[in-house]
Amino acid sequence: MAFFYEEPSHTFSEYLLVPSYSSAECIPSNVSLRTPLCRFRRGEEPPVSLNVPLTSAVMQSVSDDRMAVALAREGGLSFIFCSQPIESEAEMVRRVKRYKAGFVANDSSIGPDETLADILALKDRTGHTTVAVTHDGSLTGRLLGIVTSRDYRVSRMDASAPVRDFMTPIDKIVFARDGLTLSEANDILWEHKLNALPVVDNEGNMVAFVFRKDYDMHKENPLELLDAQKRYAVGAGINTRDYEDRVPALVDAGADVLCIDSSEGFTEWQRRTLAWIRGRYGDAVKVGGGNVVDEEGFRFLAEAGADFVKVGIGGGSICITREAKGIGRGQATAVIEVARARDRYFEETGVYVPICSDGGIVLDYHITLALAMGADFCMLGRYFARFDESPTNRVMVNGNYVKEYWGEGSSRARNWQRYDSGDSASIKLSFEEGVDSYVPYAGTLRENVTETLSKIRSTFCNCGALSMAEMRRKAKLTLVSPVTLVEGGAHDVILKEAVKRAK
Ligand code: RVP
Repeated sequence: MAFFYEEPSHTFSEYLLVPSYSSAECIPSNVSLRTPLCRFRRGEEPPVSLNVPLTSAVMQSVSDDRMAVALAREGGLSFIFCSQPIESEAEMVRRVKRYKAGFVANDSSIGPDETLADILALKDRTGHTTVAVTHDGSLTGRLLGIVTSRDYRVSRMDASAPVRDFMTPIDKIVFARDGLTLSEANDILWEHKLNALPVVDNEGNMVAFVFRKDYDMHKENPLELLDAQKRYAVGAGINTRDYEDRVPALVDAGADVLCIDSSEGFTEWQRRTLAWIRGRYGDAVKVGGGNVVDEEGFRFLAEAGADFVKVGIGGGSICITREAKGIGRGQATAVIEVARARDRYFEETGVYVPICSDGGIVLDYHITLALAMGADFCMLGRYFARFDESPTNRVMVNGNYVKEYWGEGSSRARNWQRYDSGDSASIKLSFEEGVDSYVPYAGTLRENVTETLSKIRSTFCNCGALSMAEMRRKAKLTLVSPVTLVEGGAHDVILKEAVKRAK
């Protein structure tokens, strides 16, 4: 006889938090959302933590190097998608590691024998008013001077005038040697009243510019997530097929944490992948597993050596696994059960294995609920896909800007390794588990994450909690009836927005 769960499974929208006493210290600026990312022993510090409990999904339409930089700057972590050749995934990791906030790689150079007309054409093309003049006109050539709009008067000069005649030559400009910090560069900009500072290597070759206008934006963020060498932290996805090649390439590239990207993680394939990594690297390489939705799945991965365990099957916004295969579980119920399993495992073994609630976050408060229910952090796809920093196109649909967003199980992504059933004949699956879609465009990551985090901190205060652990201890959660849900939105009023739209 099959096993039947006594209770139906629930999702986030069916729960609310009931406030507790808030003391005078309970103000949002006192709330810390720092949380462990990887396993640790009782009494020890977690080896890797997040400063905010957000990670971006291992998906082509979400997590590339640009997203990774933007999210690490806010204190979270991206997992670069693995449905791409090993070398291009490793190159994305390297790009994150090479990235230096505020140092803009030179992207418009010109040669000394080119003309004013060429400068004007370049300005039209790039929008840049500051151009590096290099000996061969290349982006990384030897710096001979710079041209800004103050160096020429279009109405008084011949368009064929050579650049060398009106550029400001190298002996009259202030430049810096590569290796200085952003704050040192900023001091030079202020001391010499410059708008742009060229940075060159030891041979005098052009490397980057630092612009005065950018400094404020790139000033260090107190929450940014950095590695020991002060580079942005980045995660990367792997699969259960090519790990013997992919893992070494990603480790060499500098990935801080790996994650086995799979729709269902309670499998021999994940156990073998984890065993191979432990055999080769011991604990030096951090790797999460998943996804699971119950205690048995959690224990399996914790015992197999996963550094964290991802929770969630079928709840992703682009996911049709439940429709296609009939497997899955309400996300809230899955998180609650796995969080209890994690706590029991910790009591028994003294080893804490963090869990990640993956998929199904629709409203910001769903993140807070997931954390209150016991998730150490969340993974989000749709949420991040809406931002400027996601890798997909922004297009206009019915008068509104939207961004493309597709599932890893869609035929667009062709990530069949994610749905690996171990059968080499089925590596090209014949049915899809994800869709190709649009999501409303929402602007920059920074603006949105700032607002989301302030809502989360504010709710923590309503519950009398100043840390993740305190939130979990103090949270009081209630299931709500469908009627109560209606009461939760604006109701029984005529929204002015709706009237305006109808006109
Ligand atoms: P969401 O945030 O609701 O958009 O969900 C993102 C999650 O959905 C991913 O982290 C992943 O677990 C899952 N996913 C990705 N692709 C697919 C699919 O094609 N079915 N599902």
